Amino acid sequence: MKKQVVLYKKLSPALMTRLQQHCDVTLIESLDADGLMKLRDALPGAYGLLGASLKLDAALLDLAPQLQAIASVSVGVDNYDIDYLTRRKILLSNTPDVLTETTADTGFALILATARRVVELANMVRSGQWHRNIGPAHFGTDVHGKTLGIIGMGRIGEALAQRGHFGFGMPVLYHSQSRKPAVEARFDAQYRSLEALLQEADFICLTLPLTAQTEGLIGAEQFALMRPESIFINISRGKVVDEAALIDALHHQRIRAAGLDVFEREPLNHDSPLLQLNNVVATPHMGSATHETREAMARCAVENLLAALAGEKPANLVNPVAWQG
Ligand code: 8YV
Repeated sequence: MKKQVVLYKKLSPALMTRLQQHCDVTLIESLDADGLMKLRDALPGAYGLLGASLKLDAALLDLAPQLQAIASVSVGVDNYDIDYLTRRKILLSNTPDVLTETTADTGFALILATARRVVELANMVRSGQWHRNIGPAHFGTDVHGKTLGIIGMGRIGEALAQRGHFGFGMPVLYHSQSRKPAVEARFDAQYRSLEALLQEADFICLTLPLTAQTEGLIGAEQFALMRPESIFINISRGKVVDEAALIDALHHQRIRAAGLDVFEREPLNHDSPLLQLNNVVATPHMGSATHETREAMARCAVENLLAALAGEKPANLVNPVAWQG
């Protein structure tokens, strides 16, 4: 008998076929109120879940007594109560490697767009305001040769360092829980305390996961250490930053600008003060959002789920303690 699987993220036809060869699949088309009701109704029969961008807390998963595996189409796992899942021996998998390069590309897109004021100046052209050669009032700031500071040296941080070092001749500073000798050797990267990195770097990039330890890591005290010409980039999670402190720092020009792909609450409200500031480039959590990478992530998630439901160890198991193989 095929096991029941509930999807709350649509798959391509090829991946849907792959999954349906082995499972009975219920697709929740959207995560609006109606979709969430359908999800709740489907949970009692579910052996597997696949999706992303939805907090699956204990209250919801208590409705799924047969659940064996959750395959997240994401590298971040802050939407899951890992202790709860482990206690229930529910295998949680994610999709780490396939999105690394694309997400690092997004990080550099924000570095360049923010430093060179691309969005602001492109909008000026589009709105018919380009009447003469631009002058100092519209100049941006260079990226090449500037100091790149990376907070969180995991796969994405390393890919960002690669781009900065080899692509733009940037000295690389990093802060992480542990020293990374291979990164230091490969990119001539130098370890710094968080405080020292904030004081020294021209570009300060967050590439670390949201955990109980990192939530609110960058607040008023940290923004006060940054230099007025520094640029803040966040491609990790919005809640790593005290957003009110960020707005205050930008508003009082304690930092030059910010490139943000993630926010405390998503989607970002249209009336957010961040959107009133010309020195903010805000993008809609598009870090991994290319056709190629999202298909690769979904493929990875499907294979993780099929492995788990077949009693095999998924390739990208987040909570190996839950594995009873
Ligand atoms: C998207 C991400 O949230 O992978 C993550 O953790 O933040 C992004 O890739 C995810 O891909 C949603 O499908």
